[in-house]
Amino acid sequence: MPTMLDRRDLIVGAAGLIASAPLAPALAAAVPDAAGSGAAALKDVATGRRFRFGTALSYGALTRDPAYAALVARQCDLLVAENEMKWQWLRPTPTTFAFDRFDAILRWGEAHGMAVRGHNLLWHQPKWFPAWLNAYDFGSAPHREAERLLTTHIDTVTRRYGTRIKSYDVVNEAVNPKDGTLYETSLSKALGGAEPTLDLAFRTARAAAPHAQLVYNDYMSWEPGNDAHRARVLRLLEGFRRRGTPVDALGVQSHLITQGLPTASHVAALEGPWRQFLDAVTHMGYALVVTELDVRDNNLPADIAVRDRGVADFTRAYLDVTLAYPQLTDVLCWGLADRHSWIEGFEPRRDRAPRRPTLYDTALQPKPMRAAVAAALAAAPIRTG
Ligand code: 9MR
Repeated sequence: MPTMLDRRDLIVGAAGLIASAPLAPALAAAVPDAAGSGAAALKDVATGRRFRFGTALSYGALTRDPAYAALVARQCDLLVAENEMKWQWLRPTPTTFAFDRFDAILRWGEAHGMAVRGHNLLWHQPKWFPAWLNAYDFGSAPHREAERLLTTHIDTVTRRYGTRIKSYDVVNEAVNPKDGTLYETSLSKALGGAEPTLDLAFRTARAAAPHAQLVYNDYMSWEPGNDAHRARVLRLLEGFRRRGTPVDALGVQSHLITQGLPTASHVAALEGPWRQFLDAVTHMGYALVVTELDVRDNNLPADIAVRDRGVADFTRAYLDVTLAYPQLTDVLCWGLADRHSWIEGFEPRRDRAPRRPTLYDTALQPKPMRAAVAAALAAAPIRTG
C-alpha cells in the first residue's frame, strides 16, 4: 500500500482516465516554482493553455498587506472580492449601499489588468443575510415588497458595474446538504418558495447584465459524504433548465479536504462519482468555474514536508480530473497564502498545527501545492473555445 501518491500509480489506477502526463521532472522544470523574477507566473502558465487564474482578495489584505497584494498582482489575471459584494457588507440598511470597499478592490484589480468576478448577489441562507433582512417587515403586500427588495439589489449592483464585471455568482449555496432541502429565508417566504426566489435572482441579473456569465456557486465536492449534496445540486440545475432560468455555469468551489495521505486507489475511488457529477452538469449545457480552491489538511501528519506533499498531490489529482473538462476555463483560489485563508479561523487542526491550505506559506514562499497547480494547468488540455 503506497503511503504517498505516486503519479504513475495514479495513471494506472485511474485506468487511463487521466489524460494529462505524469508529473515528470522535465515538466516540473518547465514550470518554475518560485515567486521571484524569472519564474513563470501562474497566470502565464494558465494563459499558455488559454485558462485564467485568480484568487479571492479581501479589502483588509489589499490595504494592509502590500507584499501579499504584490504577489496576487504578479500571479493572477482574475480576482474576486472575498466578502465585499455580499449583502452583509454591501447593505448596511434596507435603503443604503456601501460600495467603497468593493470599488477599491475592483479598481485595484483593473489597474493590474485583472478581470474581476462578482461574488455574490444572493447567498440564500438566513445565516448569511444581514440581521435587518432576517427581521424585515414586508408589510401588507409581502410578495411585491420582497420582489422589489431583491430586484433593486441586483439591478443596482449589476448596473453600477456594467461590463466591468463579466461573471457573477448570482446565487451562492442554496442547498442544505444535511437534508437536501433548499434553504428558506425571509425573502423566499415572502416570494412563495426558494425556487421562485432563485429564479427571480437569475432573471433579474440576466436582464440587467445581459453580457455577464451567470453562475450558481456551491461547495459539493469530490470527497465521500458529498453524494447527497451533489444529487440535490443536480436537481436544482435540472430545475433551472426546465423552467428556462438563465444560468450559464456551475461554480465548483473546490474547498478540498484531505482524507489522509492520498493513495492511487483512494483517488481512483473519488474520481468516478466526481466525473459522473461533472458529466451530468456539462451534459445539461452548463459551463464550469473553479471558484474557491483551497485544501483543509485533515488527517495528515503535522510534519510540514509530509503534509504539504499530501496537500499538493491531492490538489493535483483533483485538478487533473476537473481541468480535463473543456467547459472550464477559470480557476480561482480562495486566498493565495496561508496568512490570508479563512480555514484556520473556521476549523483549526485538532493538533493545533497551523493550517497550510493555500499555495504560499505565511512568509509568501511557494509551497508544493503551488507547483501542483502550475503543473496541472500546464498539463491541462488547451482550451479551444
Ligand atoms: O472567506 C470568507 C470569510 O472571510 C467570511 O467570513 C465568510 C462569510 O461571509 O465567507 C467566506 O467565504 C465563503 C464564500 O463566500 C462562499 N463559499 C465558502 C467560503 C468560505 O467559507
